[in-house]
Amino acid sequence: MEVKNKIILALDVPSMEKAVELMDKVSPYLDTVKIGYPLVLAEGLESVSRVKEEYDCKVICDFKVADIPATNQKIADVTFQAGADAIIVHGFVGADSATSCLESANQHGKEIFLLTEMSHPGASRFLQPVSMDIASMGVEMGITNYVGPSTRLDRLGKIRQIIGKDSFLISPGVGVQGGNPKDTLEFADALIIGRSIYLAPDPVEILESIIDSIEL
Ligand code: O7E
Repeated sequence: MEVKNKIILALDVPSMEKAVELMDKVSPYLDTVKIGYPLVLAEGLESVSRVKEEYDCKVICDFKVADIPATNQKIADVTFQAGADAIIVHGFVGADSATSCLESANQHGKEIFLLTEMSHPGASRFLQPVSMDIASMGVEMGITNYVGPSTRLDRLGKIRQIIGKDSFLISPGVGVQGGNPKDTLEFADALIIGRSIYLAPDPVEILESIIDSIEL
C-alpha cells in the first residue's frame, strides 16, 4: 500500500460532522485514513464509504477483529462490502481466525493488516510475550501488512526483522503516546496519527510540521 507523506490519519472523531470538518482541512496532505469504532459506532459503516467517496482516499478499517473464524469472516465481508480497502485483524486469536479475514480480503480484492504488539503500556503483560510469535505466524501465513508499536522501537525493530524488509509495517503511538515520528520510520513504512492532529488547534500546522520533521 502506498501512503502519501507516510501518514495515516486515525479518524477517531465522534461524528461525521467532525470528520468532514477535519478532512476538509487535512485531506490535501493525506491519501489514507484509518476509521475505527469511534466513528463507525456513532455513524454506521456508511461513514467508510462517505469518507472514501468525498475525499478519494484509501480507508483502513480498524476493527481489531478477534473472534472465531466464522464470525471474523462475516465481519470482514461486511467491512469490505462497505468499501474498506483493508481491515485490521488481531493475531493473538490464532491462524484460523486470521485466515478467515485473509480469505475474505482475497475474495474482495482487498487487504488485511495483522496487529502484532500494541502500543499502550498494558500491552506488556499479555501481548508482549507472544507478539513476535504473532509476527512469525503472519509470515507463515503469507501476510504482508503488519501493525507494530512506535512506543517501543526496540520491539518494532524486532518485528521488522521477523516480517522482512518487503512487508509493509504501519505504526501507531507517535505524538500523544510518546513515539517519535522520524525514529519510528527507521522501521515502519507509515505512521498512524490521531490526537496530535485532530486535537490540535491548527491540524494543518501540526501535520505540516510532522511532515517536515520526517523529511529532514
Ligand atoms: O494515539 P493517537 O491518538 O495518535 O491514536 C492512535 C490510533 O492508533 C488510535 O486509533 C488507536 O486506536 C490506534 N492504535 C494504537 O494506538 N495502538 C495500537 O497498538 C494499535 C492501534 C491501532 O490502530 O490498531 C490497529 C492499527
